[in-house]
Amino acid sequence: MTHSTDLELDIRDDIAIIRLARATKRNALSDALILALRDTFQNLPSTVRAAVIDGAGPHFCAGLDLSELKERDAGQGLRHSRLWHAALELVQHGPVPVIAALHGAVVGGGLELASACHIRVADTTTFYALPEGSRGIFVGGGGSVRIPKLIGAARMTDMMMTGRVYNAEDGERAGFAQYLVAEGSAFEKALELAKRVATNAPLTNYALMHALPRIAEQPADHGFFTEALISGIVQSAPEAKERVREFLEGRAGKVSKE
Ligand code: 1HE
Repeated sequence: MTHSTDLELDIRDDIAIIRLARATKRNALSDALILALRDTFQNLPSTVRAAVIDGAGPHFCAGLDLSELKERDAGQGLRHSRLWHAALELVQHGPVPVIAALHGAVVGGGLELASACHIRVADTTTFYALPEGSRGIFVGGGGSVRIPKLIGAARMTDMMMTGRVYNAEDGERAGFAQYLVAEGSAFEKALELAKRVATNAPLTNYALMHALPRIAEQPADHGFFTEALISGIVQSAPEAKERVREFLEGRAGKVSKE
């Protein structure tokens, strides 16, 4: 079921391309759009191995649709935030790795959405901000959990307290994006990466999405043990054995600098 025509899903072979398609409102995330994101990730066909998210028009996403904020009371605000958490949880811990193609504004809830993705590719027009600070509100889409993991709590505090905006170059250095590319080429690069990610053994991608972030949160002793468990599971798959055999028999690519 889809709740919004403002979200487009295009399946190309084993890649899902998910596009925020509300350019006239700078892809502001209405409740309908958040529900559509949740349902889209929940219902991706099992043939999909990786996804790309991008935004139509000059900006990736202007964040929460402020026209819907209106007169929510505390209980409605709580439930609204939990709805975002449920949707973005499905982006982060859903069926497949997700690569965000960023350009223009990546602000407020748009940055929260980007931070739930596994890889971020930004073009040189990208800028990052958390205008919640100056709008008298707070992040509610998981930003206070995920954004400090990318850039640290001190930078996030500064952004929200002072309204600081990071441009694409400073944003990459700070840790928002793993790739910085020429204007207009973020989608192309994200698609190229998604195709590469889709060739990994599914269990390796599963471990990267589900085990790595949890291990990183565990005390070292627990982390080492969880790592041993997941490592044993991943390497026991027939596909892992086949891939190692291919290398040993000279049939697989070497690691190279290019
Ligand atoms: C919107 C929104 C929106 C644009 N909700 N309608 N986010 C913000 O505080 C960011 C607010 N937006 C902006 O600062 C700017 O719009 C942009 C920098 C993103 C883009 O600027 P620009 O000049 O390209 O576009 P614009 O003329 O400002 O906006 C075009 C239209 O989109 C205009 O509507 P129109 O009917 O006058 O054409 C804008 O009102 C509309 N629009 N952004 C609603 N966000 C889970 S909690 C998350 C909390 C948050 O995300 S708070 C941060 C919200």
